[in-house]
Amino acid sequence: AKRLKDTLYEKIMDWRPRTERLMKEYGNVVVDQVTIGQILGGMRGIKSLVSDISYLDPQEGIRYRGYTLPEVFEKLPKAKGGNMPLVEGLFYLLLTGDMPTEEQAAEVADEFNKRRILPRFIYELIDAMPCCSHPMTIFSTAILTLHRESFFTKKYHAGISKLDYWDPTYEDSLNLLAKLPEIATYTYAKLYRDGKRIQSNPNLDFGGNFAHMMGIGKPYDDVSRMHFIVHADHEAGNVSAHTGHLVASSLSDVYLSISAMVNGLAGPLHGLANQEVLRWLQDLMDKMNGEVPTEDELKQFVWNTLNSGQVIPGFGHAVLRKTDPRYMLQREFSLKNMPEDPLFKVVDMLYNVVPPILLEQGKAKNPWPNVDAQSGVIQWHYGIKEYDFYTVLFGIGRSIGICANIIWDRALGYPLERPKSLTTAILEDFAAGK
Ligand code: NMX
Ligand code: MLT
Repeated sequence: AKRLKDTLYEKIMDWRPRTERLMKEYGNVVVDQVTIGQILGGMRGIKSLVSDISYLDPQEGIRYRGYTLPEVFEKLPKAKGGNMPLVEGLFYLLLTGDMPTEEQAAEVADEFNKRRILPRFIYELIDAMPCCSHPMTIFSTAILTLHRESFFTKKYHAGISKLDYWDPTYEDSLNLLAKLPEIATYTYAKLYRDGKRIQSNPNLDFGGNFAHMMGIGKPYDDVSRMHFIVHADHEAGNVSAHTGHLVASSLSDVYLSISAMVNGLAGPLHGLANQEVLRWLQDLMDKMNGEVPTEDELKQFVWNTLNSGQVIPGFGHAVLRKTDPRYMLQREFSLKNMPEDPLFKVVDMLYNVVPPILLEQGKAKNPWPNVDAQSGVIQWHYGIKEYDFYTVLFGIGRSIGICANIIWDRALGYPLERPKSLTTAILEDFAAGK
């Protein structure tokens, strides 16, 4: 069978003329207009990026390479002894656009296995981080420090052709992705288990091995696979994807770019919202002395949060205008596997209680829950109660999508990203029609 890298090379050669033709023959075709509201409003909705890895429809939610999430979960090859698909297969799909066979997913697993050993200095670095460092800081620092291993940077300095940049970027991506579970689980052991770590098992798949290193039994292997798959990509404009792309556009390698994207993910309006949901729920449970609140008590708690000028974590979205399908997938899992969990019961009540309140308040354009409203409560149920760690899990998943994006950025020769900025006075002149 053809190797993944050869398949990718063929795809790249087929794709390049499409991008070149658009640029050369249709470079002046107008796609969008930009308003002052958009410039001052976080560039919301401006069509100005391209990614073929995933596309987000406001009503339908994310599609990976044209497949909806339910289709992805149905069609990807499943892990042996589990019900969820292999993360390795997802990487194959995102990279090539082809739904992999079991053999093709196994090739990725093999590649990850060969590359998973962490250099000693990463363990030493994690050991040396000051106490109470946030796990996202450690995660990002470890990834950043691996920069000295970059194959792309070595090749660049050796004078490699632009047309070949994708190749060492592919190598760096596989090398990095293979190491993320070890970085994350070592960080967890260091912060929360007095350094007691469990060695990785090369016979297990990406998700299975992660669960094994976390020391959590079934079905946490499936939880991990599901988690990494639903978090992998959300088109190109979200903070993490955009940051990864932006940093990579200056030809910073994958390590520099993924570390930067992790820092964007660590903000409470983005990935850190999954930690915030648990923090907020714990505050509620403390107030209720551990009892499940009534609907009226819950409504009051939501209003109190809003009235004190805070957002309801896990609700709202910059693009989606419906309940996030990633939320629904995790909800279905919870209904099947942990329906009696008291915290899940509260999350489920919030699903009914929060949207009408946000609508009544009249500010949020999307009152529905997003991915972060459900992910933490599942982790909590399976014993990961240190919610500061949750965004690291998001970061592992998201790295898979961003690496695929960066490999293609290099393959298609996307240039340095450099939009133009204006001053307030210039905007005022536009406003006055000058
Ligand atoms: N709770 C309270 N207010 C909200 C919420 C919410 N969940 N969502 C939006 N609003 C407010 C928002 O703060 C803004 O207020 P103001 O005019 O005072 O600045 C107003 O509604 C309009 O915001 P939108 O245009 O609806 O949302 P925007 O695109 O600016 O932001 C989020 C999107 C996701 C940042 C926002 O919905 C939010 O803060 N949600 C809570 C945090 C969260 O769950 N983030 C995770 C998103 C998913 N992810 O993983 O990244
Ligand atoms: C994401 O997964 O990146 C979030 O839902 C945020 C976004 O898409 O804007």
